[in-house]
Amino acid sequence: MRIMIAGGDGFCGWPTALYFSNRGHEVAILDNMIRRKWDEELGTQSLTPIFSLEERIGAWKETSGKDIRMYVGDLTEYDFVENAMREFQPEAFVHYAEQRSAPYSMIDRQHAVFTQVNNVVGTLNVLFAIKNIVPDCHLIKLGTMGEYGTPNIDIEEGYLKVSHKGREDVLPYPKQPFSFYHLSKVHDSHNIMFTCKAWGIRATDLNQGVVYGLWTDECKVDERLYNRVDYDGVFGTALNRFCIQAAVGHDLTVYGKGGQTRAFLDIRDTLQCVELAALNPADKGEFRVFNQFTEQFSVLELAERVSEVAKQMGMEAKIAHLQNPRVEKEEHYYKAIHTKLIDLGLKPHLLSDELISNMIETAIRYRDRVNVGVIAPSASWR
Ligand code: NAD
Ligand code: USQ
Repeated sequence: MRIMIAGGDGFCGWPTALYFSNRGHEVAILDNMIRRKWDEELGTQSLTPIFSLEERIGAWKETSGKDIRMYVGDLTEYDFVENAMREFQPEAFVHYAEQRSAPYSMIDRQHAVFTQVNNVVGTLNVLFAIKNIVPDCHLIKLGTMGEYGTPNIDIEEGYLKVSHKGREDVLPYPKQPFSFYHLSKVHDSHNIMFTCKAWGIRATDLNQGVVYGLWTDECKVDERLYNRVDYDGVFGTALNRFCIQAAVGHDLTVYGKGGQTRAFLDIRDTLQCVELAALNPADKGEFRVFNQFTEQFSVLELAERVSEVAKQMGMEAKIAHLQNPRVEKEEHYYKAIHTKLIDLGLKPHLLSDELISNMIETAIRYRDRVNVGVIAPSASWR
């Protein structure tokens, strides 16, 4: 299959490109490298050293014998998107290429506007280019579990059966997102759903939970293939941050009470899920929604788990309850349904102490690259 991976220089995108390439698919990466510029803006860098995209692709050719094509440009520039689609003729378009940090979107007005323009305009351009150039191409779009928020009822997969005044309908599940970033994903979902109806686009919206880990089989082969992993207060995410904090002797930064419960998955399962979506495409005109995660945890549970593993490794990792920079419920009901990917064959890698200790070991190896000054949360919701 010809698969174009937008955002293929990023944390999920790079290992996805290698995974598909390794399985014999024809792969192209589209990226504008803006993620690397955000690191400069924030005074941080990936915990692991990462090579330029050209060097990464060259190393992949050297070690696997396989080619990956590269399209360097911005999804918000329509002519670039159309030309890339015309040249590569993708059968599947995996869309990771967005500003994905909730705190970044909450820094100030400029960052909120940038996030929504980047994400919503980029996705609109992808939709128009599919319609105009490759109308049969399957759009596999990374959404987020955070589109749903934390309602006091079970979260269904995209749609909810509603009875109202004696009538029934199946409607999009209500959205109560956590940030301007999460809102951008809701806006994307609406635009995609509309174009499936209006133009017959085939699309799968993968509402992904928080991704942890960093190593995949392909990324380990050579240091030029290493994946990025973030630990700073803006782009770093809960479990990965806690492991890296334990390694550098920083208190584990639980925001508020820590009862915030979220959906999580191992990065190896991100690749599996995207592959399952690609191999089982949506029908023409279908807007399919899958909840992409394997387990749910509260933030405090994860911090306790990391603290315990660190203790077994002879380290002390204290849990600090910081004042919560976000506006969110710290104690709430949370039960999200996630059967559709399992029905397609997903075999989850559940969270293990071994993965946590591997993450801590990786962080110890690259401890010198950690700028402790950027660990504290810096963006406030208020
Ligand atoms: P990332 O920031 O590491 O990678 C995103 C990539 O997209 C970067 O390489 C960046 O340069 C590129 N990009 C951004 N805007 C672009 C544009 N306008 N044109 C071209 N390229 C652009 O992010 P990630 O962690 O790999 O996340 C990938 C996707 O998965 C995002 O859409 C994110 O919302 C979603 N997601 C991520 C997580 C997670 O925990 N990391 C969880 C749920 C959903
Ligand atoms: N949190 C802490 N301490 C920390 C970091 C986070 O307590 O040091 C808490 C947050 O307050 C929040 C929860 O952990 O309640 C998750 O925060 P996060 O930063 O790990 O993840 P989030 O902001 O939700 O965003 C990440 C990705 C985003 C993706 C989302 C999936 O950056 O791209 O969409 O996870 S989900 O959470 O399902 O919406």
